[in-house]
Amino acid sequence: MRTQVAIIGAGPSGLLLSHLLAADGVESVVVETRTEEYVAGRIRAGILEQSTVDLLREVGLGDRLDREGDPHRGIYLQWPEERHHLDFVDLTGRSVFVYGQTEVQKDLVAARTAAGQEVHYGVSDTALHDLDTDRPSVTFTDEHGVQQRLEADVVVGCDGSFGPSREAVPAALRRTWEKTYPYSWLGILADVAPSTDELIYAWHPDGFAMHSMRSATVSRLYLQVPNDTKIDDWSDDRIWDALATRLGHGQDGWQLTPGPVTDKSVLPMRSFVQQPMRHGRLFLAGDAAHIVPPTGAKGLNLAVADVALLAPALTALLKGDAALADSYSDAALRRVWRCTHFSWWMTTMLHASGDPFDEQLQLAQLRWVTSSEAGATGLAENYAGLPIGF
Ligand code: RFL
Ligand code: PHB
Repeated sequence: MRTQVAIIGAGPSGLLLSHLLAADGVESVVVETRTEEYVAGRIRAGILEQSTVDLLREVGLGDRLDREGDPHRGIYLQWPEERHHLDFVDLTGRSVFVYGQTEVQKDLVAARTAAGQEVHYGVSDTALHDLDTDRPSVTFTDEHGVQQRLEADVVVGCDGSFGPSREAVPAALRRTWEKTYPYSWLGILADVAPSTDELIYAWHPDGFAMHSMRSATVSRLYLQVPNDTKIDDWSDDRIWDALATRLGHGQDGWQLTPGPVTDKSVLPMRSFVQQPMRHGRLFLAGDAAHIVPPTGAKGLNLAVADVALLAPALTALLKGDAALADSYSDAALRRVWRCTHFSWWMTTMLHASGDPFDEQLQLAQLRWVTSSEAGATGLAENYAGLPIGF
């Protein structure tokens, strides 16, 4: 097989890249280890920033998002006895959308299927070859057990945090930074109308809690839990009780309405960056190059920002102009490090560490962010998202 761009991974970064390249007349083939149904069903991100929404609209992926997505003006930040609303529209002129990653994935699959995009699901043994030549290739075993070699002009690793692409950069040429946080999130999806109009991020001495949502009838909630937490130790009642305490049920008459839990999982919290995001004819995008803890709602948005830079860079490279491809890694990493800092800052401001000194600093920071326009604007600017190309 031969194509112009071999894309490893059919998550949001891989499929959106194939979509943007096709719009520029560049051909690609995508290979993915999981099944189409598995990738579409994974419950992940819920918040799209303004520049992500603008890009999806521009490339014809905004119709259902505009019909079914829920624009939010801001978020609530709270700690015991106090809840404050931060209005991003007033502060920055930009807003965010509640539209699940599962929905973005469905829209991408529908668009790529309609366009006849070649995607090989259910592959195994993915390996990358000859990346420092101009004839790189990807080998894999296809869903029928047949060995395949996909030759390309360029290979793009969109294979998330566990894929092989990032390690295909020679160890001597890559640098990584990693931080594992001493807590995890227990996330639930529940068939109940959200008890809030916009997301609540709650600091509490027992640990962080968050109330998010997916639609008018589906709520998504999270609790900070220790890293070794076993999901079986958390009955639905225990989860709802902890959420009620940490989110302030009864405070100023606010009520948390519990409902049937349809999904429950524990998620580790990690920051990770690998640079450069390019080696020869291999480019990295999305979680393959960087991971942020979910507190800043940045992971999916960063993946979109990467491919928005990468698609025109590859199109130009294939026509003989290497300037954008040569600057891709530095340009992408500028935003990556900004979002890595923001996600770390939100995480460390809101999660209980067990240290009484940290606790006082967190409360001082929260009071400043919710009472000073300068503090609030800093958070809003980062949360609602910097322009593509920042
Ligand atoms: P993905 O989505 O992980 O897709 C990578 C794909 O590569 C495939 N793959 C391979 N394919 C072929 N050969 C191999 N050897 C392969 N190895 C792996 C995988 O099967 C997979 O399909 O990465 P991508 O496309 O870069 O997208 C990144 C986003 O998925 C991720 O950053 C977000 O989900 C992070 N995230 C959030 N981001 C936000 O912007 N806003 C949020 O509100 C938000 N909330 C979250 C989140 C992530 C979460 N979890 C579970 C990690 C909430 C949660 C709970
Ligand atoms: C979600 O709805 O899953 C979500 C929202 C905001 C975050 C993280 C996750 O910061």
